[in-house]
Amino acid sequence: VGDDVPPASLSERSIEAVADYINNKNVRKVVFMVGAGMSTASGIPDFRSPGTGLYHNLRKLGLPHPEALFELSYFKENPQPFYNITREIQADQCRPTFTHVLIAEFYKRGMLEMCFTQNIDALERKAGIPADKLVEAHGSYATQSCTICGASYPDDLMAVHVVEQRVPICLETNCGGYVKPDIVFFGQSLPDRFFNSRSLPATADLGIVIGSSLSVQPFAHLPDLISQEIPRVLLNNQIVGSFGRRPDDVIFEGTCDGGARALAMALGWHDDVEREWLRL
Ligand code: CNA
Repeated sequence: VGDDVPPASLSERSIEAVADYINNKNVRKVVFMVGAGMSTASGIPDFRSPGTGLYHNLRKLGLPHPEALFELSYFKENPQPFYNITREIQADQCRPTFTHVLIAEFYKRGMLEMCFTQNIDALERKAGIPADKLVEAHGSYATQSCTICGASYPDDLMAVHVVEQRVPICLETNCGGYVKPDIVFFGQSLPDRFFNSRSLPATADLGIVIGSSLSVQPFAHLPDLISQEIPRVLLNNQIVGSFGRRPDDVIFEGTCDGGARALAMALGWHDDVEREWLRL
């Protein structure tokens, strides 16, 4: 939209106007839709950032194409490349970012309707967002199972295999299937919880997208389900999806933490979030 089309619900298209809207319009149902860009400041590479993203650094693995690393059919034939890199994206030692803690602050203030995440690093939980306010749309590393019989596999054995970059094999008699963390690969369906929660964006009073290229469906469609007159905010270092096409879209083009700090500052919450973040 051109600047001549005025916003319907905001006084202007700015982070400060979003903060005014939150503080003055009794906002209670904020829906977050987040991705790997939110966790790069924690030291976990995303997929698509040029130079630092995982896809850029996969040439050494000899894959037919980068996405093969997360394709179920490829994994069943050749799981070793996945185990060569899985140590890097597992986040046991990583701390949540300021941005994660800002989302938790919305929860504490009774304003968080749902946080939809594509991330598999579980940093949202570490930041204090409770499970009932989270949709981990692509699963997590918390559990693992056999790709043939579905049997679960012990956590301690899994941890050893990940560190040693070895492929864990199913322990059931006569199975021999490869074991995979219960993250959603291309070719697998998303958890029921994603589909059961998909009506929430349509009734949200604010939608905030953070750190995603919005290129993986069906997740990428969620921001378009926010009602037309409801403000949508994007905190990302590039413009993605349909952002910019609605009069109430507000885009912060920069780092996720930079955007989150600007929003926290405008809301008057910055010091509370900073204190909590440093405490974690
Ligand atoms: P993506 O496609 O890699 O996109 C990331 C987006 O964030 C891009 O637009 C980047 O430009 C942007 N970005 C990166 N760093 C920053 C930053 N510091 N500040 C602002 N913007 C930044 O990742 P998506 O999440 O969109 O893609 C979906 C995949 C990635 C999901 O299936 C995830 O499971 C998967 N993934 C998750 C993790 C994790 O859990 N941390 C890590 C790597 C990949």
